[in-house]
Amino acid sequence: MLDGKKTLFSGMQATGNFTLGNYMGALKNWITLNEEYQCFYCVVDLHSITVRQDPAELKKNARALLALYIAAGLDPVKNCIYYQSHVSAHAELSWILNCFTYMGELNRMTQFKDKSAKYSDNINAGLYTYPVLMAADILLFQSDVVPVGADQKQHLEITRDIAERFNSIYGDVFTIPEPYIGKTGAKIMSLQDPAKKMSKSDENINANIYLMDDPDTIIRKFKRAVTDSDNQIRYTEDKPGIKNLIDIYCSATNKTAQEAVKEFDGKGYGDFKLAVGETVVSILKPIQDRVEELNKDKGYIDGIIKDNAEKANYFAAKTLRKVQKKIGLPEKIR
Ligand code: ATP
Ligand code: LTN
Repeated sequence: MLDGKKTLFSGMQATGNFTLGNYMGALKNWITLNEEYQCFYCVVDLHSITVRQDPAELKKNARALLALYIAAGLDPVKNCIYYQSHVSAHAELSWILNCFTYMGELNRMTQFKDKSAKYSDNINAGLYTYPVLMAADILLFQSDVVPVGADQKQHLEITRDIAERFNSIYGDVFTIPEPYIGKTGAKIMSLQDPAKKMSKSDENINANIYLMDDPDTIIRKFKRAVTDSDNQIRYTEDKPGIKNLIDIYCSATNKTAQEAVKEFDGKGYGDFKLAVGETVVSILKPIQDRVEELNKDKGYIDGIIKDNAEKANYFAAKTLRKVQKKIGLPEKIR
């Protein structure tokens, strides 16, 4: 509890081109939460380096993500939007929590298994302990809720396990966080292979809708989306391509799957794909315009980066000090 409100924390990696999956599974759900919670939204640049990054690209992507948070509707005065690397307590708490995490737990993480298969020439220790840094992010702010896409549920579970283990040894130090997974859009699938999640690191650009794609590109990608050939719009597991398009449509319009199916009753895939494409264009266009405006205002973004890092540091330092004291690290002499 901070300032009388429950606390919420989430973050995204500053890697690559942000996709419709990132927006619908995460960002979109964040916008109104500051009414109920004290919100922290982090650009997790330290997590990004678990995969090799070009330094100039990383810097550019991190800033682009921060601007995207604001463009998507997060008010940077009401929400604390900051870079993870500007708050050193993340890395410090992560080290401590490493000593309370078992290798057996980390071995079970599906994201680690997927990423180590994908980046087999760089299976570094950071990739392995990635969930511990994520636990540190969340626990530093005594977060009550963590809004994420369905793929992050396992990381939330390990965070809770680490926190409970720590608390059982040292008393009530950490708040045990709950995941918050949106009703629609929690798992947007690839447009080229609906068995796989849409992922910004997918090499096939037609598999993804990027948030900065222009309208023609968006429409074209939806037209090419892989579906079955029976031309019937039904929401069922055995039609994963169509089901995914219905999920996207529902997330964009806040309609239910039944409403969407009814709306397109008697229509073919061509009409449906076009309608989904046009709806997505209409939600992304205002965000893209705002990103362009923000990119022109360097001073404004710099101000947010500075002020919010200070605010985040203040709260993070409190938890870190408490943890250091509990485990017996000597206090600093001032
Ligand atoms: P990468 O493919 O590089 O691992 P990613 O696209 O999965 O990246 P992240 O930065 O790991 O993106 O995730 C940011 C947020 O977006 C997380 O909350 C995650 O759950 C959500 N997210 C990512 N992809 C999807 C998706 N396809 N559907 C719904 N939510 C998603
Ligand atoms: N692993 C997350 C990004 C992330 C995160 C967090 C999300 C890092 N730290 C803390 C929520 C809370 C992902 O989206 N891939």
